[in-house]
Amino acid sequence: MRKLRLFGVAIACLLSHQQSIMAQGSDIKKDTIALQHGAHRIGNRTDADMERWRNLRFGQFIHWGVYAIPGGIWNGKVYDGAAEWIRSWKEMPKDAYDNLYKQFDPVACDPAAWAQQAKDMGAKYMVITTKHHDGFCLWPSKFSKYTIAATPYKKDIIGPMVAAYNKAGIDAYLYFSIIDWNNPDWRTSLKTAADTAAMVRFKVFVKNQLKELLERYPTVKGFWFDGTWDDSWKNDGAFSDELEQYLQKLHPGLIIGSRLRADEKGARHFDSNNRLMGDYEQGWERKLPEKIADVHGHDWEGVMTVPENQWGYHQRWDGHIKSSNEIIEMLAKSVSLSGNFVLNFGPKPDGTFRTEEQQLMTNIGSWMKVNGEAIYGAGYAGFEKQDWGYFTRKTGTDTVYMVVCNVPVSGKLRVKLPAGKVIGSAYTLEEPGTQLSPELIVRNEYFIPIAQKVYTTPLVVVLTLWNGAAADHYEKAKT
Ligand code: FHN
Repeated sequence: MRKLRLFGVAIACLLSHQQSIMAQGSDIKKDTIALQHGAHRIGNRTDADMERWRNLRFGQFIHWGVYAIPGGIWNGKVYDGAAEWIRSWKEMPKDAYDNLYKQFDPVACDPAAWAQQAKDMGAKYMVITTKHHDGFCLWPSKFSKYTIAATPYKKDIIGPMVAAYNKAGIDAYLYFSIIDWNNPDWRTSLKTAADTAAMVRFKVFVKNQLKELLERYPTVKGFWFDGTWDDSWKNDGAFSDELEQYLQKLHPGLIIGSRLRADEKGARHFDSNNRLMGDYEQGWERKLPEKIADVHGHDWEGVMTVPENQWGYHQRWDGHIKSSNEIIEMLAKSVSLSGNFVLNFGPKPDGTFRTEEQQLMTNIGSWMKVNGEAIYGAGYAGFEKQDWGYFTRKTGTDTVYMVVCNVPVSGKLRVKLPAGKVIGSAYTLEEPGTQLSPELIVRNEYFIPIAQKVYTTPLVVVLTLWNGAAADHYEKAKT
């Protein structure tokens, strides 16, 4: 009998493990195909470096380069695309753009000030463009002439930035564009033998620059790859796979998102068996998942612009400009779905930030100072989503946060607890000394009354859950 019971427990464990793997990539194709360059791991990384990334939750993206000089306007005409893409605009003479570096002299650039304002905003990591699609390098690369060293400014930007942000307690990640319009060997597709030979040279160049960046800036925690959608790259899954492994050998623990690789069939982000490649899903750009099922148990990161689609500095911010409350809600939504959220800034050519961006950082920072504990080291709470906002849970604890973005007319927040849990205490982060009085409605459902006042920023209620069963006064309806 005992053996039978043990066998039953073993089967149950096996099944639950299988389910957890399935949950990780719940829509893995049933008829999986043999891949040499697909995902090499099922499930999230569990090492300390990845756990650190997971707990940081809130990052600052910096898009900065010579594209800040025109700032989206050339010869009086406004480019309505993303400012960092202005070189591709038919109104922008390529030669004129390619000589802008001779004017790049950000004398007001103060890495310590940049880092301090990011710290004050509550960012715990930063992603900075080392080189965008135009190929201009913000570090004095030995492998290119088109670098900061050739500008009037001359000095390395990346090194002082990484050092200043690290000193402020902020981790640094390096954005690196594979697309490089300045490199004559770059190809979007390979049509001839000459194209293939050029791409071979280009891949050596890429590997050299990435090794150079890791050697020059050894405290960086990862690469944020971009510009990997062209055929020349996505049809060479073997190389991107080998490159990822090469970089991780050079810098153990390095974090690289899903945007770098393709498998041997050209599938990107997810391989042809729908398994995530890279360490986190890196496709959430200017959009966020709606529900936990959308992230399939993967680590993921959302990156967001303040205007709809401007990463580099644009003199004219047209269209909808996100408010600090909108950004805070996006941050809370991301964390409620166990994701990271990275907000983009595009500094001006002189190295300062536009007023709207400075104000945004100040407003977000004021909120994070009071409510950051609902964000850092938090994730999906496992509760049913309610209309008033987002639940987050301090990872591994029974401390649940309610980030209230829509105050109900009733002044009462509805909470439905998992079976076996009751509310031990409830208070707000803005008035932690004042206990709230949850009212049990039925079974394990509560109303939590909040102060009837005008809320100008999201309110955070902290719930401490205890084990126990709420008194169940009511018969279930007989229907
Ligand atoms: O083309 C780039 C764009 O300029 C910007 O860098 C964004 C940031 O995620 N990535 C690409 C567009 O998806």
